[in-house]
Amino acid sequence: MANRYKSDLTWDDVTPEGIFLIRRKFIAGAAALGMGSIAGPAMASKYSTDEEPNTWEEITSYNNFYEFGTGKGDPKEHAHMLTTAPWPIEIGGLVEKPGTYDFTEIMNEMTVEERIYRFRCVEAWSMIIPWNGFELADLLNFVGVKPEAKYVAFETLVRPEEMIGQAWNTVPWPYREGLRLDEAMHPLTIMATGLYGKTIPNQNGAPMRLVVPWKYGFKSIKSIVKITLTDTQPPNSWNQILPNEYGFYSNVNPKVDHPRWSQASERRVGGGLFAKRIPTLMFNGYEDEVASMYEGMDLRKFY
Ligand SMILES: Nc1nc2c(c(=O)[nH]1)N[C@H]1C(S)=C(S)[C@@H](COP(=O)(O)O)O[C@H]1N2
Ligand SMILES: [Mo]
Repeated sequence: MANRYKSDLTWDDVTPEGIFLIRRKFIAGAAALGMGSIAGPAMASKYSTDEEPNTWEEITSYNNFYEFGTGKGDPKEHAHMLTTAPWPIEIGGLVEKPGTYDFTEIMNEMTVEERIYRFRCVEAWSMIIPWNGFELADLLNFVGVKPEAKYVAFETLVRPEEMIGQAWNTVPWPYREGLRLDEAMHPLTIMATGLYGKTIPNQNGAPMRLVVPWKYGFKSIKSIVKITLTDTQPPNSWNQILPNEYGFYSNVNPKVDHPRWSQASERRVGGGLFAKRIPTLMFNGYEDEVASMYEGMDLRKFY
């Protein structure tokens, strides 16, 4: 794949987990020596957390992807049936250059970097995930956003022959999501195309899925085939299914409980059966970066 990284080194030089571990040790060493910047993929993004990431195994075997079934193990078991090349993505609505772009074409234009993000599902489990991806803003700027645009709508593939969970009406297919334009343009918002420096596995949303780390996981729509710039708030699947339980904004907020469970704390996947729950952070710990976008909104309210 023609990924361009922000350096000449590529992940292919070493096994991904290998370079990842080397990088972490190197950063620790550099910090101890008081060194400032580190070049290449060894450099942690300023947006990355330094928390210990979950393992590849955890991230790729405990998933929500209803297109492949509702069980946490279903996506890993069934997602191999999905063919991801070619992967045309229709980009339209209020954009200067509407059209159908293949995923490989988009990748030739984008700069991929690593982002280690906290990921918090509305079901109150969480992980630390080392994504590779590009900023959604770069893609939106590439197609040119018209001044009237206020929102971005996303849709996942519908292909029941390869997505066996689509035989059931658990979701009115396609799975849909949306963001306000400022949220979509925020530098924390990425299109993830990799994990641990490897191509993203199908069960995690290949070839390209959204990651919005300050929102509940269901906003981070997988295997995207359609992006539409609009001037009205687009529908989102979980809000359509259970409007009293899931909103449009769905920002992580420990003070607003789900009607059926508390959102004050979370279970970190991989922590073991008897691990203590950890407190959930406002905006999942990204408050400094994103809170200003919600000035004037009553954050104790369900949105
Ligand atoms: N198309 C699609 N995208 C989806 C989902 C889904 O069922 N279908 N589940 C969402 C939910 S609820 C979560 S928590 C995350 C899970 O991402 P992960 O399996 O990569 O951890 O994907 C989100 N994106
Ligand atoms: Mo979720």
